[in-house]
Amino acid sequence: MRRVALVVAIALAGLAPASAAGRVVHVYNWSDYIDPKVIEDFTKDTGIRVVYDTFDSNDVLETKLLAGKTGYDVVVPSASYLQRLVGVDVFLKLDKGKIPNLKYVWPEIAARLATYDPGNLHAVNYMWGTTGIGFNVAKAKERLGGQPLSTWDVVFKPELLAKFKSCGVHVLDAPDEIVPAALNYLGINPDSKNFLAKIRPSIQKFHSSEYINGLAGGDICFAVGWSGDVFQAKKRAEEAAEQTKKPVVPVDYVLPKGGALMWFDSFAIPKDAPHVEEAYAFIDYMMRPAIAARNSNFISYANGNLESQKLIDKEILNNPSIYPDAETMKRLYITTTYPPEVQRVLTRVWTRFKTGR
Ligand code: N2P
Repeated sequence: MRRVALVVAIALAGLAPASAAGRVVHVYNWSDYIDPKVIEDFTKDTGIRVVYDTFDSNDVLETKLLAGKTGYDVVVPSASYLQRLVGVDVFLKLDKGKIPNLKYVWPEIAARLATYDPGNLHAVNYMWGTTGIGFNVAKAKERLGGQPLSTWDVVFKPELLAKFKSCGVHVLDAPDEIVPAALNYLGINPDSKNFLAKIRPSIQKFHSSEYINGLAGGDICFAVGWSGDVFQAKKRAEEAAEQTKKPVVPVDYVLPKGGALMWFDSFAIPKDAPHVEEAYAFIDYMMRPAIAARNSNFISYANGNLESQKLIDKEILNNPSIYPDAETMKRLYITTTYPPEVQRVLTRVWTRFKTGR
């Protein structure tokens, strides 16, 4: 009897701390997309360790999820990919009772996300933003001779983009974003076959995260990139100038007048996630208004949490390129998922564009 009790006591003593120490969540998020201190605080507050991996491409995320058994508990696809992946049953239907902080969601953003995930059954919006142009203000002035950089002409008119070639041009490696930007620019132009090929010679690199440091350090002067990333580049350039006492590399972001893509990146839990309870704990923690605000303040993206807005820095909340006003909103468009046969064409067009053939 005593022995049994002892065994139970040992088992309990061993189990409680071991399971607390052993709790873990595997998160796969975009690069430069969280305040790193928030991850530490999550572990301090919940005892759950975080294994945090990053990606900078929806296509990479999608390939892994379709192969299955990623080991990830929380992933953050953009909405058009979420839509396709929900269609092939990759994600768990969320038990909303396990995410009490859902009461803070921004209803307008949730409604927009419902276009892709009807009823918001599988995803909770984390951040959202736009795809525009990051640029070095001084170099743009030199090269455009005072002409404002405010439309997509500067990307899609080969002679204009060529002016930036000598100081470095990056473009997101994201066919699902760049091809629609080109089509939006063209309207429906039947003669669009060689359209992208003409700007190819000015592009040094297709990459979806290096441009942050590239712009901040002055190694490149132009990037078709994501809003918050460009603002992070601006912040890094200012911090570097302060530390080195050198002149600041002037970085800015423009949402071109002709319209720009608006996307939504949202938390979802793969069906085969090994640590589902921890995934809920992570998502719920990210939905605390104070945490959502810290992340937005750090990464310069708008989040899907209405209550957090009280705690967001004014220069972020009042920046229409981050939190668009009604006027800016009119210029934004969305894309929805492509059927596989269209996706295949897109991939082919993109490969041809990148390789210049
Ligand atoms: C990550 C930025 C945003 C993701 N650095 C675009 N969907």
